[in-house]
Amino acid sequence: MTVVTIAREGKIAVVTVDNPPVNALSQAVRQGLCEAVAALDADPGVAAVVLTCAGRTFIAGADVNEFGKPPQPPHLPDAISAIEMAAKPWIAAIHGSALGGGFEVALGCRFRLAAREASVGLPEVTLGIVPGAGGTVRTVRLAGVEVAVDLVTTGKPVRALRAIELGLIDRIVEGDLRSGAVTFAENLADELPVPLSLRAAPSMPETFWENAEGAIAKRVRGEIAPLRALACLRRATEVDFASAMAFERTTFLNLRASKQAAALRHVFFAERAAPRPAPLAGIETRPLRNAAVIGGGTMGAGIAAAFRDAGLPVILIERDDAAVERGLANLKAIFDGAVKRGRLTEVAAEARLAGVIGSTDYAALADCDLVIEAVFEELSVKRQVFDELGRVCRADAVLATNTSYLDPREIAQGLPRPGRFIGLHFFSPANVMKLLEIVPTPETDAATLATGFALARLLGKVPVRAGICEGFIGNRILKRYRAEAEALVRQGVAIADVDAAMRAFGFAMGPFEAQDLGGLDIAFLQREGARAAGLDVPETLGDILVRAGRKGQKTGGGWYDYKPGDRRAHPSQEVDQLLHGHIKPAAALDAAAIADRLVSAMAREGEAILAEGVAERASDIDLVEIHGYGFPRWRGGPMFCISPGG
Ligand code: 3H9
Repeated sequence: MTVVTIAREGKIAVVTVDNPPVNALSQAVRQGLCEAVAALDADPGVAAVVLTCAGRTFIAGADVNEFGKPPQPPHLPDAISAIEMAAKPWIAAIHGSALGGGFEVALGCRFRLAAREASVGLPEVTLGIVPGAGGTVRTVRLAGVEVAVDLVTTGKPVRALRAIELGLIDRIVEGDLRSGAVTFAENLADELPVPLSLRAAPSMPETFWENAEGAIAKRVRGEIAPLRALACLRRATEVDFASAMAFERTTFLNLRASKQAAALRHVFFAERAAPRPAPLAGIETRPLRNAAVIGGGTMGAGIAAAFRDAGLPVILIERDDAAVERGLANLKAIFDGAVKRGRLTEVAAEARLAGVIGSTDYAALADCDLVIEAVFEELSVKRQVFDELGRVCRADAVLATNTSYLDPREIAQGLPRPGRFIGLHFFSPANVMKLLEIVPTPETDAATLATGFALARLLGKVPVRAGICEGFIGNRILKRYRAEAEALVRQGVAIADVDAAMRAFGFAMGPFEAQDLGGLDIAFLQREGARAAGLDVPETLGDILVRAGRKGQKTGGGWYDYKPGDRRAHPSQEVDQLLHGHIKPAAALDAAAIADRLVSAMAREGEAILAEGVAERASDIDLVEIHGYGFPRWRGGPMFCISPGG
């Protein structure tokens, strides 16, 4: 198949890249582009060239599949240089996304035109690398240092309208992009913009770079690529074009071979595989036109907000009018928070809230496509809910439980047509956290399971199928992680050392700080429940603290002490006294060894989970940890960490 073709529209040549699915810059595409430059330069009938792409997007970047292998010529910087220095001016016509190498190709063109819905960006740092074909060197020359620093070190793409404001593209083409670009090419002025490689780079004072470095280092917590990207941008302003290109390329090639890049590639492919599991290919899903949530507490309101964010009308059911009011107030607080953080306009927030109907009457659910139960974690309460749902809902409505620990099979007992029942485990705050554990029972039918995955796609979540066991995948590993952290403390390692080690590893918080924030009492009550049911649950150090009234920040202390109104954790003498007798004499362990112990424990639990078939793939476990529990993405997840490449 020819991946780069040339067509003619009078004196304008239209070069089309057609390399599904996303027109990645494989060796064949690079070769095709170089050959097109040569052919069109040699053609006296051609005045200008429009570069366009077939399919859903412009060039979405280098081919990530080639990153594990030695680079093959022609190299992308050379292909782009050929475009930039071509005798005929090239004009990029961007639809979909021009990302990474794709945007770098556009930077080599004299003009960048885009469809209104298009976006452009340099997301390389999200793959643990820096742009490798002039992205840093040309962007500072095109849009200035501040824009370039933001674009390159965050990796976040920007929409066309914003890209114009930032100076990253020249104009938006309304209507048909190809013909609009051809018309633009036909009417080029004699004087063309100077190629970016020939423009001078702006310079910035030392303090700018120092501040930027400080801010980025704080944000990235051990991830290297964003800081290396900043170094490339700085170099781009300090030396000539060719030297800056050489520095960028060396940095790119070094990072490409790094462990962090391998980890981030692993996550990239795991995330893309997750929403569409092969066994569900071709299975028709049930409709998802509206949804209902039973329970307006923190979790229920978060789920309702996630539905509203995806545009679904929502019914929120509570047991009495006061609880309905509280549920709606919880939702309002979520949208108000989004307004405060600048993520939503006031008008949009009002519209989100207006799309929610609060009710105490289950009859309101008669025409719902999907109902999620998010009530108190107690089997009898949940069963009552499903009794009602079984009575009032349409036979083909999907009925889901958001339980974290209960057995979905028991919740579904007695439900008519149990094929439509499924566990959908959201993570708090449910409108923010990306993970969705999808837990079918043996009776869940394929259409319901496929609908669970379709819902995840609609909500922009990362779905992972989990089998039934206590805590499913995520909370089961969390339990093991906490137990191992306590084992270290019993062995004499200071609580604060454990937390500091996990922060140094890349978590936002260590295991004890996180418990103090969330509250120690929830897990305690669960253990007590299990003990009351006759199970042998050994006493944890956390139990000792809760019995002494130390439930976390909300009680002024948990594993640490807290001063009123201050979230900073202070090592606690009271905790030392309470745990005295359970802890061996102080034993220092270095941070790397602590992290290794805890991550290995997580991975061992992951291996058991895989062996039992609770998770289907090791990469699914990594996604659970990254998207539900704050495992640093650039470490690839616990299973990746113990793999030969990790
Ligand atoms: C780079 O460019 C480095 C340069 O600076 C230096 C060079 C020297 N390669 O996401 P989707 C596959 S670094 C290979 O579901 P969407 C993906 O695996 C690169 N394959 O689609 C999936 O395969 P399958 C910088 C890729 O419509 C299929 O395409 N670029 C690549 O939801 C569909 O993907 C990026 O980081 C790739 N680069 O979203 C862009 N990209 O069907 C990454 C995708 O077998 N890509 N695939 O499962 C994206 O952000 C999204 O794919 C995009 C489309 C927004 C383009």
